[in-house]
Amino acid sequence: MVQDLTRPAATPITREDMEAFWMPFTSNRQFKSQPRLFASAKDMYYTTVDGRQVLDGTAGLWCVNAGHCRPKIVEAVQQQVATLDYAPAFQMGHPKAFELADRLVQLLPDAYDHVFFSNSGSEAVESALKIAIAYHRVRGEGTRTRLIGRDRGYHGVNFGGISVGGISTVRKFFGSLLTGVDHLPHTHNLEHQAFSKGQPEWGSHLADELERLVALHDASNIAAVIVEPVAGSTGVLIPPQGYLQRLREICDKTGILLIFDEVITGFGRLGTGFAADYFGVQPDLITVAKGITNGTIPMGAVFARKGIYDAFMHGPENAIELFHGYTYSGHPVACAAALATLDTYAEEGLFQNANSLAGYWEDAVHSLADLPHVIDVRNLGLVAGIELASIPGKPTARAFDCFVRAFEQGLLIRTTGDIIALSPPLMIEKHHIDQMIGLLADIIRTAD
Ligand code: PXG
Ligand code: PLP
Repeated sequence: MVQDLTRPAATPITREDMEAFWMPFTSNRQFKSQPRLFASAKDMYYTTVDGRQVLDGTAGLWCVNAGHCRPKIVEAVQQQVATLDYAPAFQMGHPKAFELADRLVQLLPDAYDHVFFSNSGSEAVESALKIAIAYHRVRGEGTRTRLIGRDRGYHGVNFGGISVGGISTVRKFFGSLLTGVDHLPHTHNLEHQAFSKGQPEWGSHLADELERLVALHDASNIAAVIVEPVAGSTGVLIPPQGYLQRLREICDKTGILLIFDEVITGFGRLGTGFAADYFGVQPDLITVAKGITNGTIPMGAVFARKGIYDAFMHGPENAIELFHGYTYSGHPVACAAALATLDTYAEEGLFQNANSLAGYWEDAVHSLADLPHVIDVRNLGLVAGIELASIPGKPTARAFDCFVRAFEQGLLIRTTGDIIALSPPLMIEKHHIDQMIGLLADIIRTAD
């Protein structure tokens, strides 16, 4: 008999209980021999199956921006699932999907007027890449098919996303991927940028690589360039001053669509609704997920700049304009969760809270700069990256050890390579920041 994993465990969970689940992006054998299991969560804290409180330094996986089990969201989901569990997404609808799209358009900068729904960030990325290519085709520029991503970019796990993404450990397993893809260089350089507070001064010239690719292929062959305005999952890479503006200028000049992947930066992470607001740069398409529903129910979306949707609205009225969509695009329960999430963000002023705490957060994380092994600290909004020197011959081991010990001592952090990433819920208060950075300082100080 398999034991109930949700009960506080009187006896340890056995390896056998956990075997069947092939865990995503996880060292399965390490985890199953030393499991880390949560049973519940409230506001800024998780509770483990053995009853310990763990401060959430990562908003789950960058998604629980409003904090855990917030009453309005819980209630909205409960009501929706008992009222309309599902409505077909193709040629049918339900009011909340339209209401949500409208609310999102209100929240966005003026330039955006349509929303396409998916169920994850990965699917939002696939949708955006397809919309970009199709947009050029419906306007008679069908030769624009090439896509440009960036080294150290993460755009989810589907084939389009890993093709434009720039993570070699991901790419090496999956064959030839999409053809017709190039990559810009990433912008991270410790020699020029270490311990920058906010945006580094050095590196905007790296955007000019886009000019080189245009010169090589000709703009008439290029559909879109996709970047994360702040790269999150490959270690918190902050864009150099002027870099995103430069990409926008080159795209304007060449008719290439600019896509910002805001799966992490969307919904308040930088203290504004979106990175597009924060940097004052308006891409043509924006992908989001995670914080759109506070992580409660899976959902993603693509926001389209004015004119993109309209370009498709030709031909007979009864013709389908875009041959793309998911069974669960605009799922009623996800829409209910998203509407309640937007209410919670607004009622509690959570984006403003992130903005007003960003300075305190910056000082707190930079106080770790002099600890042993720390080779960089970087920050923007309520995000921080703390880069540790690797143990020679054992990359990732030092940060992973910090991750395990942090969990044991009551703090959830995220690590990638030897970089610690922090991205707490936006409901955070100063005393949580003090607790988080205090615990982390002890953990780094005593690291191998
Ligand atoms: N784009 C970006 C920029 C992301 O950060 C995705 C797309 C994919 O979203 P989905 O919902 O399909 O996972 C992401 C996801 C981490 C971490 O620890 C980051 C992500 C996912 C899981 C872990 O940094 N980002
Ligand atoms: N595979 C099969 C056999 C299907 O019938 C469908 C949808 O009808 C899909 C995949 C796609 O599923 P989803 O729309 O949930 O992405």
